[in-house]
Amino acid sequence: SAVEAAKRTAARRAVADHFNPNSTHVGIGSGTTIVYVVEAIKEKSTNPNILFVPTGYQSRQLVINAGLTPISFDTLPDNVMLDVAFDGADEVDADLNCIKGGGACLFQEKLVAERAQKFVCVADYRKRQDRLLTNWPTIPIEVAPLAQRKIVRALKQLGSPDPKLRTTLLQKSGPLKTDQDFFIVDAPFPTLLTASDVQAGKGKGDGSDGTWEVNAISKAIKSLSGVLEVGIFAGLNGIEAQALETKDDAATL
Ligand code: DER
Repeated sequence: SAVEAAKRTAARRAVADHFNPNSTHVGIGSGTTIVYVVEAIKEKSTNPNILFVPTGYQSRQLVINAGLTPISFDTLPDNVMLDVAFDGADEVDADLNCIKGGGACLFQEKLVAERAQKFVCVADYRKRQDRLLTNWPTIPIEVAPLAQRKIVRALKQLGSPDPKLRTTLLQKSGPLKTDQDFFIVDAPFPTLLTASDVQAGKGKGDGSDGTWEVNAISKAIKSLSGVLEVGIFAGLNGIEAQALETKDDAATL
């Protein structure tokens, strides 16, 4: 399909541009696009000394099944930064802010992304929007089960019309549990403003007029007790995006 071709093209371009075979530590994200990233890394390097930091059980299995060497985040030596971390996203805006968490792996994804000297977001053309929450409607939030209902109430106070506990009817009835054994709440909000939107007077961006700016809503949600992590990746160090703009991009590469 055009989407799979675009994922693969974005992944191969990301690895060609940002994976150095002499790296010592590389972060590997979660989802379906990252599968093509690992495939391209395998083709480019067989250096057995590179250690790959996964972002959850799926990511860890992907690394192991590819014959790569995993190292868990909590065993990284204190002074080690990852050379690069590759990961997907659910949406990417004009400032390369990302919505992440569609795969419910956002907690470990953010730990790994922040530990990398460079974060490379690999995203097909569906993900690329001017503003976050244009195509992807909700902010994924990882919460302690005990605090889930009070956090839903607090999110409504922040202006989310209908925050929902994520359940999985297919694999298991009842709420989804993350790799940390927490719940995911998906909170819809109006399209998030960028910093330049606020400077241009498009809205206050602090919730007082119903508009939220990316960093402001992220901070407001993160400050709610019981929230472990918020699926907004904003202002990461050295973020690069191999985000394809259109289907044509995939076709021409
Ligand atoms: O959960 C996440 O943030 C993942 O990176 C994910 O949403 C991206 O998934 P995809 O590559 O399957 O679209």
